[in-house]
Amino acid sequence: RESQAKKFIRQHMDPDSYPNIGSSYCNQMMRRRNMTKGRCKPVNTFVHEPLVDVQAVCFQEKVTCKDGQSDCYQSSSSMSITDCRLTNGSKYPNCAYRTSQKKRHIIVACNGNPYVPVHFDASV
Ligand code: 139
Repeated sequence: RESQAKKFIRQHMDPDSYPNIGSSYCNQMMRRRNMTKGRCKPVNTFVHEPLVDVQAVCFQEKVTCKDGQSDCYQSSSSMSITDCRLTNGSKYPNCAYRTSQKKRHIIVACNGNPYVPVHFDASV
């Protein structure tokens, strides 16, 4: 079974494609990374920074997660990200996404040994 750490990498890491991101980025990437199987995942963020820099966020500022858990961390630097949001008219299995590039501080939940990101909470 896929580990939580590997799942985070599959769903949220894309260090190499930035800055060549076009309007069809999310339509392609959400499918390629298996987030359009069974249902269309409604919201997903890809981070365009080296994996080591995203893993280091687990040792940066501790913040409360959206669900009230205390295992979230906010990046000290702003990072290049792309938010993928399902469009209103999109109907499974035709998952259509809006692609928006941003520079934001990311908030991730971390777990395990080694202590690594397992959930993407938000960007601020
Ligand atoms: P998810 O199944 O939420 O977590 P994604 O992050 O890809 O998968 N875990 C926690 N989960 C939530 N809160 C915590 N404090 C947690 N600590 C550990 C993956 C695993 O992480 C564990 C869970 O138990 C689970 O096994 O919010 C819903 C989805 O939308 C995405 C992120 C999330 O899915 N999203 C939301 C973005 O990608 N970007 C946004 O800006 C907002």
